[in-house]
Formats: sequence, C-alpha cells, structure tokens
Amino acid sequence: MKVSVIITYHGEQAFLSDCLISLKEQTVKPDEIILVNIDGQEADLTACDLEIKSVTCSENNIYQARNMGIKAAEGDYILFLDADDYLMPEAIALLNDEIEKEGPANLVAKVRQTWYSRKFFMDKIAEEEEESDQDEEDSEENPEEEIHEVTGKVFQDADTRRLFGGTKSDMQNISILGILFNLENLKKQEIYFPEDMEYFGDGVFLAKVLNSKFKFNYLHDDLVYIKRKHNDPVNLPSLLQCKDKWKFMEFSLAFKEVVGVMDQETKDSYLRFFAYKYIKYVNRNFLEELAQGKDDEAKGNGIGDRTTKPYKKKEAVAFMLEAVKLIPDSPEFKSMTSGYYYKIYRLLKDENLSKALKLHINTNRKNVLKQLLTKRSKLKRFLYKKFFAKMKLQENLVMLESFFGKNYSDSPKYIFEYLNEKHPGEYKYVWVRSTRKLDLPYKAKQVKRFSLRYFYAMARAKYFVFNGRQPVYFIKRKGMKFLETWHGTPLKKLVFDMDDVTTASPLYKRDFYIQASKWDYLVAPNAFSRDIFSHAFMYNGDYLETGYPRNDIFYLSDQEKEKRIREIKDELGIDQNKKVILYAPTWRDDEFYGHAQYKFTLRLDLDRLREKFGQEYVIVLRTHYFIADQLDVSAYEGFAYDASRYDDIARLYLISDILITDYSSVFFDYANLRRPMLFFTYDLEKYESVLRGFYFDVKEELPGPMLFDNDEIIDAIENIDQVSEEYKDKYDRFLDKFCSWEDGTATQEAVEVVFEGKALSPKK
Ligand code: C2G
Repeated sequence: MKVSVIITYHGEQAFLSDCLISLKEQTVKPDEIILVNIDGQEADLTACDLEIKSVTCSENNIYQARNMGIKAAEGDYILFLDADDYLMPEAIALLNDEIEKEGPANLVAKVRQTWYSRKFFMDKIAEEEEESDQDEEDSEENPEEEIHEVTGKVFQDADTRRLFGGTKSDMQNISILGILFNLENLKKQEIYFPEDMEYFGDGVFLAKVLNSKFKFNYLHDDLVYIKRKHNDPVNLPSLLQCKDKWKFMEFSLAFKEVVGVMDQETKDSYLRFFAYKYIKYVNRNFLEELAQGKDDEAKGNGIGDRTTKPYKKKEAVAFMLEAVKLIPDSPEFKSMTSGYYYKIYRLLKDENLSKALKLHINTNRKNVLKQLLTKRSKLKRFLYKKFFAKMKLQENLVMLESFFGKNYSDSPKYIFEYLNEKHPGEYKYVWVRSTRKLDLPYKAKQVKRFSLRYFYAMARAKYFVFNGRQPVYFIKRKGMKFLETWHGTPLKKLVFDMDDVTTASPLYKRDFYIQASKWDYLVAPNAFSRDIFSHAFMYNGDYLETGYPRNDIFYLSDQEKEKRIREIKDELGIDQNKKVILYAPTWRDDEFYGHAQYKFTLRLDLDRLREKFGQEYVIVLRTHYFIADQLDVSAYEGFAYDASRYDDIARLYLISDILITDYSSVFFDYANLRRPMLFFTYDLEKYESVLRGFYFDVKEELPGPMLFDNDEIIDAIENIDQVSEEYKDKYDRFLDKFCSWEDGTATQEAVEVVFEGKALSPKK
C-alpha cells in the first residue's frame, strides 16, 4: 500500500522544519509528500531532502487546501499533517503494518498535544519511557496531555471518545488529524471538506466518511501524531486560539450540514455525539454571550482576534434554533446529556429562548455562588473586581513588590528608601510579602500576596513599583502608574524571543503580553537591555534609561562600602578576616515541581573546596528565588553559608571577593564592583541549545572563564590573580557595554520621572 502525506502550510515557517524533519526521520518513508501552500505562502523546504510535491492554494482556507491535497494525492491512503505538527518516527511504519495486518480501513491513531518543539518533546518522551520502565505509573507532572483521554458517560468507549475529541464542547476538537483515510473511498464517494467553512469543516468531513460506511479501525498503543499547541497566540494564533464571532454561526451551519450528510443508520449511530457537542457549545458560548448582552463587536484583550464574516445576532439565533430542531430526542441522547443540558436542549427545541436563557443565567449564578462560597480565592477576586476596583484611587498610596514578595530587595527596595528620605511623610506604602514578614526600615503596611488586603491595595494604590510581573487580572485603573523595574540584564532569551516555552507555564507568552501592555515605565539598565526588552516583551511604553536602582549601592564611597561590608559579615556570622566566594547560580526551566517551584542540585564539591581554601575563604551559597529545594550546609559550619533566604543579594555582592555564577544575570550587576568572576557552566550545551539560547556569544563576551568541573573551579580560584589579568580586556569591554549607564544615580532619576513629574531623559 502507498501512503500520501498532505501537509498544509500557512506561513508557520518557525514550525515547519520540525514537521519536515519528522518525515525525513520516518523509519518507513511515506510514498508521497504533498505540500499545499495556503494563501500562496512559500515554504522553505531545506530541512528535508525527500521529494515534495508543492501545490498552491490561492485562498486563505484550510479546507480548500486539504481538498487540493486530496485531488493531488496518488497513494492508497492519505494522512493530513498540519505544518506546525509532527509525526513520531515510527508513524508511517505503524500505520502501514496495521493496514497490512487488518485489511483496508480508515485508521485512527493516537494523537498527543504538546507545547514543545520536536527535540524537546522527544527528549521528554525518552525520559518518560525511562521513568515508566522503572515505575509503571505515569508522571502526573507531565504537562503533555493525551487528547481524548476523558472519561464519563458521554463517550463510554475509548474509540468513540477518540473519534469525537472527548467531551470538550468545541466541535473544533473533532479533528481528522491522526487518522489515515482510504483515498479510494474518499474519491469514490466524493468526500471533500466544506470550502465555505473556516473552523468546523473537520466535523463535516468526518460525518461524510462515517456515512460512507467504510470501516474504521483503531491503533491503540503507539503514539503517531504530535499536535503542537501554539505558545504564541499573540503573533501566531492557531485556528483553535482565534477568537472570531463567526465561529458560532459557522458551528450552526456545520452542524446542519453534519445532519444533512448522514442517512438514518449513520444518524442512529453517531448523530448524538455531534449533537452533544453542539448543545454544550450553544450553552457555553452563545447563551453566555446573550446573557452578558455584549454588542456585536468583538471585545477582549485583542489576542487572536479575527473577524471572518460579520453577521447579526438575530440571524445567529434563528440558525441555532433551526439546528437544535434537527436533534432527535432519543433515550440515548437524553441519558448522555445529563439533566441540565437536556433541559436546555428541550427549551431550545421548543423555541423557548427566553426560558433557556433564564435557566442558563440561574444555573450560572448558582455555580458562581457555590464557587464563591467554597473557594476563597474566587471570592477575593470577585470582591476585587466588583467592589474594590470601583472605589476611589488613593493618590498617595504606593504598593511595592520584589520577587513576588519573597524578600525586601532589588530596585523596589531602593526606590522605597529614597522616597522615604526625599519625601518624608508624603506617601503611604504597602509592601507585598509572601510567607514571612519583611524587615522594613520605614513605616509601611505589609500585605500577604493574594490575601484580601492585597487585592484591596491592588485596587486602590495609585503607584505600583515591582520587579516581576503583576497578576494577569490586575485591573489597570485610570490614573494608575506601573513602574516595572525588572530584575536583570538579559542573557537567556526572554519571552517572545524564545521558540519553546519550557517553563512550568506554557501560556507564558500570552500572559506576558497582557501584563507588559499595562506597564507605564520599564527600567533599562543599559542600551543592550532596552533594545532586547522592546522585542522580547513586545513592550511599547516608556523606558527609564537610568541603570538599575539596585546597583547604586556599588557607587557609594569606599569608606561607606567598607562600613557596610563589616556590618554584613557580622550579620551573617562570617569571620571579618576571611575572604568570601559567592556562588549564585540561576534556575533551570525544565527542572520543576510546579509553578515557580524549581529544583536545584548543588554541583560544587564543598569538601574539596573546604580542604583547599578553608583557611583563606568562606563560601556563601545563594540559590535563585524560584528554587524550592533547600541546601544542607550543616556539615560545613564556618565554611559554607546558605544565604538563599537572605533578603538582598546586592549586599552579598558587596562582601564577596569572587563571584561564581552561570547564566544568571547576577554577573551584569556584580561587574560594577570590578571584582573577578568565574562561570560554572556544567550544563552549557543543554542550556544553550535546548532550553533558552543566549543573546550573545558567551564564549566571546563573558568577563571570566567558563568552567565545567570542580577541578577547573579549584584551579581558577588558586590562580585568581592570573585569571583576572587574563580577562582584563574582556572585562573592560563588558563594563563598557553593560554598565556604562550605572553611576549611582539611577534611583534618583527614576523617582524624579515617576513621582516628581520630570521629563524622561533618554541616554541613547
Ligand atoms: N538572583 C538571586 N540569587 C540567585 C540568582 C538570581 O538573588 N542565585 C536575583 C538577582 O538579582 C538576579 C535576579 O534574581 O539579577 C534574576 O535572576 P536570573 O538568574 O538572571 O534569572 P531570571 O529570574 O530568570 O531573570 O532579564 C532578567 C533575566 O534574564 C531573567
């Protein structure tokens, strides 16, 4: 048998190479590859040396493109492959074998969704397999999800569930991806996709194939098709992520067409599954929209907005009622729709829209009330939105937050202190804290993050000064000013410059976009960062080209610095006569327990370091604020100090004679002290190629040596003067590029603009 793969391409060049490589690496190659360029988009095919037949579809329509693929195909079977997806290496071989074994059929294979690129995904799969070899149970932390793995009474057997995309309401979840279709049957029965549709054509196509009575078989065990979820719905929303009001209208049309193409026997077997999805969709989207009384214009955060065809609400209502009428009231349908959906269905079938709407609203209210009574977090957000955010803004209230309230540190700390010194009594302050209370030198209220008092402050403070990100649902009220100080010059690629989002939150890009659009000022430590922030954050607001307020401390007088060093060493219990090595690594995106809960394993050999340098040095260990693992230094008393929970890392820099770090932005700040730095980059390859990638060539530009094991670390410390000498030129160039805006006045300049109304002064 011959298999034709039909790729539909719509400008997803960033993803296409994964798709092509997955074909190139098939253990059994497809007999034919057809690439349909939608909307005339030209694809770069260099990632694959297999023969590819290109076809051009001049319209911007996926269904027309797929139909062109069907017409061009010459195999016995076809497999559709979206250009942003990819196949497992054994895919074609498995499909082939099964057809050979079981005879002609449409073959439904296993599909999995992922947020990741092929390389990262394959590594994860390999890890999973290794894990499941040791432990049969699947890891719960795996953010991948098997499509269609939904249980319940609606789709009682796994095969039907797979075919209809589980119980999710959207008919877009009914997908023909991962199904091998018998081409002769399609051609004989003239089965094509509906070209007047944008979103729901798969369902119609599937209904036609089901009606052709050509057998469906199922491949249960092995994964075949990998469907990639777009992590950047801002720049490249997938059809599922598009918000288009036309979707609702089209769903009614599609549903009618589904009913229309089925004969009685097919209807008896399958119609209720489509109908179930339709009623759920009507309830969730359409009735909800009517209930909220929104006007015809699409509203929202502007992400993924698309307007295909305008229509009137009245028209849509009429279409919907007609479509519902086509659903036969069978006992099977009644039993699968449960009480509520069945009632909605009955009311709509009787054209009693107002009663259906009332039922929808009342049920929703009851659900909301139940949630408010049982979930405190929901109640707080409700009060925030409905009441607090409508109260008067407090003109002199400043809310501050550093590292999600974990400590009193970073630029917000220095802005707070400066404001108190320069404008005593003029402002009131609220500091956000996490679990422990902050030790503040001036009067301020402290609110625990996500407590009711936090929401209250969030609604009323005119100023918000912070170095991370505010909650996505933070309402930026008129008159509010957001001063985002951020927390480091970027080395690791950030947000929109990252291809893969390998962190715990795959919706990072979308959320970031919403958050950054609310900032008024963003502090830029240097021109390099400013330029990167503008594309990596897609930020269009004003920059404070001041350097970092947190770095002013390095420009105090030598005498003042000496005084502080003595204080800090005393505070930490460090011998005044010992020199200090600070080890401050960053976090690893792919090693986490959960959101903002990352793992860390210490690779420094403390025994050897103590043996070698214990007389002269102590070592201060400082993990990143995302790290949940605690270090145990109890066996190294008097030599190793765990300062991971110490408030302000700038004070640790001040007492350190040598910094050891890796890919953390700490070194951009530390450089201001002009002291030696070593880079312990034991996982460079993974970090660079799989995780993030860097903004510059670290081998060329780092102002110190990259070291890969403890031998090299020890050697470098032993010869630190020689190392400094060797890196002198690089250090100077580094200072020039990253620290030239720093002169000890950043805090003052930032306050002048944000609080005193002075004009911005760009550094250029
Ligand atoms: N930090 C710290 N202790 C560490 C590492 C970092 O206190 N062991 C603080 C430093 O102030 C540092 C900031 O956290 O500048 C940011 O840490 P990074 O390691 O650079 O990582 P990340 O939080 O991902 O910041 O543009 C900023 C960076 O690119 C991203």
